[in-house]
Amino acid sequence: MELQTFRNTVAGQEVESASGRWLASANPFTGQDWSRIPRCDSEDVERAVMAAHSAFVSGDWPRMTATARGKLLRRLADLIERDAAKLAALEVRDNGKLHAEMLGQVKYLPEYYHYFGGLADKVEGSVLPSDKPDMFTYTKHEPLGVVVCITPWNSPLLLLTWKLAAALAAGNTVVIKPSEFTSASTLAFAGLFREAGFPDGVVNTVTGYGHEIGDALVQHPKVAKIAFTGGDATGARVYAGAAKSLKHVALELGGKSPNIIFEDAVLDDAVKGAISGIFAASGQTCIAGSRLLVQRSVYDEVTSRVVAFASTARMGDPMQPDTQVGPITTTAQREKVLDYIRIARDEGARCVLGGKVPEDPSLAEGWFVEPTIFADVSNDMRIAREEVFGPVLSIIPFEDEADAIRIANDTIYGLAAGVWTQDMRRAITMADALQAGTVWVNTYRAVSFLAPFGGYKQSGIGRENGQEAIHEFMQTKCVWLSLSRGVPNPFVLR
Ligand code: TXE
Repeated sequence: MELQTFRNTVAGQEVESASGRWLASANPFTGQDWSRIPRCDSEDVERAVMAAHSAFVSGDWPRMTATARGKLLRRLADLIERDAAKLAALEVRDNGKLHAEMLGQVKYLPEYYHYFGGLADKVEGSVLPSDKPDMFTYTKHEPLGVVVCITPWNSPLLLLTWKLAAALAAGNTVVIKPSEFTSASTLAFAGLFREAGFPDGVVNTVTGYGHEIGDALVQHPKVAKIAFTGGDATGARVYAGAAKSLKHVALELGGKSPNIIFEDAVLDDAVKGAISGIFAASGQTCIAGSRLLVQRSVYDEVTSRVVAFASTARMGDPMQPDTQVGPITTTAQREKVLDYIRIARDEGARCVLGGKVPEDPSLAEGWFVEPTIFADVSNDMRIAREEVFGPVLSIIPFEDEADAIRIANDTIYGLAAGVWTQDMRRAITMADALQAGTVWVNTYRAVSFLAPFGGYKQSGIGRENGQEAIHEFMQTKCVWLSLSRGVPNPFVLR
């Protein structure tokens, strides 16, 4: 089969890698390569960063008003809406996630560009009160410069948008480095910026292996900020690399999120919440509710209901509307998931569903793992402490609120948490006590352009979405004007 070719966008032009090398990308459902992307090296990084740098310091972009930037973002939103079906299909082919999920995500993207487009000209400085009567002092908020957005394979355009919409609204220019496994949708998307009317060089892309070009990007002297979503080991490496030149860093890393069911919950809803927390997207989401904490009095009932529900989940072709569980995105990730299943068994967790590759011959070419549930998990087992990033649920019993809080917070992570209860006092007490950037009550896996998202503890640094996100891509300048003639004693601080 001839591979579909995707190229990078640099300074408004479609470009191949300087070396002329390519990288094939596979379809996780068929196991076959279907496309190729440029395999870049440090020369390509230099070209992309310098294009972004020139666009930041000269040309139309730095002269454009925030209102004009906002209009461009809104025009981009319309183009995404037009191309949503095409972009979503590219994502499914690359990452194997359900078409229904990817189409929903891509159709939702315009909201982010409308929101941040609207916000662009509402970032106000202030005139400060002064304790020095002969001074007039004001603040203004300015962009940082070149922002590098590094994105993972699970939701390529959504997680990019969480960075890009705010970064552009703030007036920065950008270099995007998508995951080597799922670059196609990002490269197709980058082609829309010219059509929307963005000046060349404002948005650039560079593709290839993280270990080949990551350090060059992260340590480039002309880069002001790295906005990263990915695994914790890579996140720590990015943080250390950026520290060498004290760059701004935002990290959105993994989680081991507790989804907590109390005995007074509406159990039908809670069971569905448990399923959506871990088996949607085959568990490949940073907010996966991979630890299901269930109050002892309803533990057996909830466990058997979750198992019964999950056992009916249909695995299959992610493009088909009746498929509920798709393949794992990469073979390496599937091996990692299967390793954790072995580890859980060795640690004494009781496998009550799945635990292997499906036997159905129609799934044999795809990288599937059965929805898997372990019961009687204790929170000190590795299966409860480390991020699996796959369809593997650990069910952990607890006694009361205090016990639930202790277990939920006993983790290095703090990205999200779910609470299922009908008691409002309990809901608010739990929301206060849980160390997580997002707490859902009687729901799970809800996100919005309006709602700040990010991690406590080792789940990350910084917030995406909501009004505060634009400030993550800006710096404050304070301007002092003297209203008096004459300079007092020049040897004394004023
Ligand atoms: O992610 P990486 P991987 C977790 C999940 C998974 C694990 C590893 O547990 O099993 O991470 O996945 C780029 N400098 N998550 O290896 O390496 C890379 O090219 C700069 C959680 O695929 O973190 C890609 O673009 N960049 C997560 C991006 O980093 C580098 C989503 C993420 O890849 C680099 C995905 C380097 N040295 C995986 N090395 C979430 N939080 O949602 C790689 N990259």
